[in-house]
Amino acid sequence: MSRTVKLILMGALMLALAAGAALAAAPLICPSGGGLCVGTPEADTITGSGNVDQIFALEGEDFVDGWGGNDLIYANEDADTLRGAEGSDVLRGNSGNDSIDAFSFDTAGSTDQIFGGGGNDEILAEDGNVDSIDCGAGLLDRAFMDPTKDTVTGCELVSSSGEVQADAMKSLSQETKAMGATR
Ligand SMILES: [Ca+2]
Ligand SMILES: [Ca+2]
Ligand SMILES: [Ca+2]
Ligand SMILES: [Ca+2]
Repeated sequence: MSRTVKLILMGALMLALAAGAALAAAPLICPSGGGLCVGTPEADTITGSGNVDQIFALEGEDFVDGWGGNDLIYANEDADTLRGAEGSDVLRGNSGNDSIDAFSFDTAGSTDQIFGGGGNDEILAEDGNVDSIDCGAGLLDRAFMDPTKDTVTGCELVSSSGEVQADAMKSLSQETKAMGATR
């Protein structure tokens, strides 16, 4: 093997290791009693408790599921995937193209507050509950909502079609599966 080829291979290996390190934050399970739960600056998979969690995912492309309780989920920059699930949750995507699911596993009668922040976000909230949706900045935010119940601001594309929502749920579900974080 030539010296040049060896150098190229070594460079490729180092790049692969660096990429692996960026993706390899260990899955984080929040304390069972709820409360403060803080991720890392890398890509995290964070699972909330059945109680009230305050989850700060920090930087990185994070996946967060709040599970039960009225949770606060706060994601920083980068494209995050957030799921409020049971209870009345506050979900903040901040900058980055985020996928925010306030639909799956939601509790009947709960009220979620969703803030997409900067970037082009996809927000799912067509669940028959009264939710507040703020898509924030970005020129191509999409929200799937209940037209007679939800309050919506800053969303360029709004839909309440079950068929369209099914497509969105499928794509989000595939994304979630790809991150190894399905329930
Ligand atoms: Ca993170
Ligand atoms: Ca929780
Ligand atoms: Ca919820
Ligand atoms: Ca965003």
